[in-house]
Amino acid sequence: MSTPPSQRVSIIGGGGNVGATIAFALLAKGVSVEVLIVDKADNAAHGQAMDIDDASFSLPGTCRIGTFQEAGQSDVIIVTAGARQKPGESRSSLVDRNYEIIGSIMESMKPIRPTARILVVSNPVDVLTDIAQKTSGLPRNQVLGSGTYLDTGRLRNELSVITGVSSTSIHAYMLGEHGDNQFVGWASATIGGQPLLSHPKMAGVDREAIHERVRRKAYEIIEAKGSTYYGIGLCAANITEALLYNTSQVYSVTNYVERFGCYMSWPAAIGRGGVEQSFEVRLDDAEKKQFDVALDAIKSACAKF
Ligand code: 6V0
Repeated sequence: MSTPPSQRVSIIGGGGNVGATIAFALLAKGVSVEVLIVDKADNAAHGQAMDIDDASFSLPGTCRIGTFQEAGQSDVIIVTAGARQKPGESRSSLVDRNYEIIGSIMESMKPIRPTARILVVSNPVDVLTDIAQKTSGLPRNQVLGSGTYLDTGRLRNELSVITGVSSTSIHAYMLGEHGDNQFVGWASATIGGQPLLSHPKMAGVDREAIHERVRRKAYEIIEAKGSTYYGIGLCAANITEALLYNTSQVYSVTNYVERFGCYMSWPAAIGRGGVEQSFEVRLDDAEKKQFDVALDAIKSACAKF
């Protein structure tokens, strides 16, 4: 048996689809990490851990079942526990069911290692990240959520098809809320240093239709197969990699933005300490209005708890 890697990532809710996919993605990416699957459903957690560890024979990572106490002492704690959307249901409607789960998970893990970083994936992610920070007691920069990173990937894929440029070379973000109030940062978007909107292939493009397709994509997947997990699995694994390897990658994650006075899905650089820098994004007048709607929605949801 090989020695477990020195860095540990625990996935609370890892017995479910999203948590298990994140675990698999982390290992498949070749991250040298010990992944612990923690879930209130012991049998599911046990099965997922064994199945994922089967994939580790040719990889540097390992996977096993873990406890809440072990999770609290991990380097990175990922939270995917909780109810998921039913077909047609919005993410924000999950808040009443999921906020108590987040609070009880934080209590079960205490004492939480002071240097741990918590990555919230459960929905509605922007509000639950705020709750996780308050109930964990960790500093704000160490508690973040997956935010609109996945929506940003969906947007870049759409733009890649239109412009013929790789999605990794398109700097455009979905902003605000990982929910119905997300909006496209068109005014700040660039390709190769050129404003995206001045790209010849963007002329005459129905931008509202792109926005709507991105916003509706999760609903479409849930309608067709019940839940979404591959896209978010890789997104969360990428964020975790940035936290473990101190890569300072910029992703649109849920982070506490001082000047907004709340958590929001906004571009930030992610490194070992958690959120290391949050950026100013230039918005046009229409985007400023969409921003205000998203900010209001998150602030009023957070104020209820
Ligand atoms: P799932 O497959 O039902 O898994 C949820 C898991 O949570 C189950 O194994 C439960 O046993 C476990 N669980 C519930 N309560 C607790 C608890 N108190 N302690 C420990 N474990 C618990 O759901 P799925 O994995 O599909 O979704 C999980 C969450 O991720 C939901 O809230 C989704 O809405 C959310 N998603 C977030 C996305 C994002 O982009 N941020 C994307 C997809 C799903």
